[in-house]
Amino acid sequence: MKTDQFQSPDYYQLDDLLSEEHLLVRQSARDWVKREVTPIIEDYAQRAQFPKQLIKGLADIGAFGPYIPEEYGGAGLDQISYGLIMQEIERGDSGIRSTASVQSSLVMYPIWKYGTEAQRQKFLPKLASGEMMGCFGLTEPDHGSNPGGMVTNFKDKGSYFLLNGAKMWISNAPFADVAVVWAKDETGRIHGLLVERGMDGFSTPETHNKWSLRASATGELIFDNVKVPKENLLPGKSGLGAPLGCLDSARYGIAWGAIGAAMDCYDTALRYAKERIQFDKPIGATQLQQKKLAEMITKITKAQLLAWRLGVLRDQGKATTAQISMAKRNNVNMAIEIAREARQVLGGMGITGEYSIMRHMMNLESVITYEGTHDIHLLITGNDITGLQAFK
Ligand code: TGC
Ligand code: FAD
Repeated sequence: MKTDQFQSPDYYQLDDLLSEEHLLVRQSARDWVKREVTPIIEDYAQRAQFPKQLIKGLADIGAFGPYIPEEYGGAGLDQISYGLIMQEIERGDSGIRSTASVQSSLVMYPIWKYGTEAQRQKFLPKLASGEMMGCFGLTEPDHGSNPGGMVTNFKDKGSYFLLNGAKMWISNAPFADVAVVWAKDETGRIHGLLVERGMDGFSTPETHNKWSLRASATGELIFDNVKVPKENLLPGKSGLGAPLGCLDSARYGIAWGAIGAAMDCYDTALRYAKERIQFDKPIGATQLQQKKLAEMITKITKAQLLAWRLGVLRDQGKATTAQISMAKRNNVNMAIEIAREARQVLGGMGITGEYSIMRHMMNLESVITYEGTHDIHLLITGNDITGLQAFK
């Protein structure tokens, strides 16, 4: 069992920008991660298993629907609080943060925003408490960065919709009770459908052999003539903009989450550099190692400022999709660079499971790919500043 010595860096006194509530929310998530996640996560990652026992704790710290109104079981918090919760969870492990991101922003959010009142009442309180788990099916085997090309489709059969197709790379799929599935109707328009476990023809095989996000369960969603009741269609929004709207919220959470992973790597490397003696002095007393550490804290501080400002803009309803893309892209890239540098500070010890760095580094390879790849987010920024689209 591991002792968690993490000390959170705050080089620019950013805590002064946070309210009492923000600090309390962060402390409760931080304490929970130290108590429940750190001691077990390496073992679960090594065994490639999702620690299901963490679901209740995630619900208790408000990680399932932090900004969903309390009347639906959410925590009713603001966007900065949501970000801080994601930061603390990802400080523990990106895979656990994934579970919370998917549940909150990709399952609860579309039900809250696009669902009927009956759908909200049926699903949201149970998703908030963790009694029910969800997943989000957008990506397909042949349509990843280009989800608009999806082929999963449904036909109106009078009293139900008949759903066919397949999704892949779906976080939480192997154990989800409900899947928010994006599929085309007979006219080619995209809609969201709530597909529930147990529906005939619906299966969720697990994806194995991942070197990344090993403590997160990933799977496929297969629809073989699934009869979906008509009341399971999300009526509030259709078109590609509907799933992309959910991604805005999840990508924002990732921009904060990545800071948590980076902080953990930096903090570990800093402590190690002060303690590890080579050539009769701490390696932290050498210019080369100080350069690495100084650059890490500079990058973390810039990422914190970006995330905080984006949170303020989101709370004011002013954040744009392109601003969110910039923060997701910058902060995940920052975290992966820091993980790689931090691992080097630890020398050979850096490759072992005694320290969290290599696990973070491998996890971040997924984080830099999902919710829009590093390249796609650059193209979103390019499109925004030039007005010229370079995807197609
Ligand atoms: P494009 O023509 O740009 O847009 C299509 C329609 O959507 C509208 N729109 C948005 N609406 C709301 N919110 C947004 N953020 C929106 N962005 C675009 C847009 O106005 C348009 O509307 P309309 O009415 O004109 O039709 O679409 P495109 O086909 O050119 O694609 C653009 C592109 C490439 C940026 C987009 O498709 C994209 O973001 N691709 C990346 C795919 C992606 O991020 N997939 C994520 C899958 S989910 C996942 O990875 C979960 S991981 C979970 C975890 O474990 O944490
Ligand atoms: P591709 O789209 O095939 O891209 C391959 C490469 O080509 C990338 O480098 C990309 O940047 C580049 N590329 C693509 N198009 C262009 C272009 N126009 N110009 C320049 N370069 C381009 N999806 C879900 O729906 N739900 C989930 O819960 C989910 N969870 C995931 C969990 C994990 C662990 C992983 C790895 C993925 C998950 N995804 C999920 C899927 C994820 O969103 C996709 O992997 C991602 O969007 C990229 O799609 P792709 O893998 O098909 O890569």
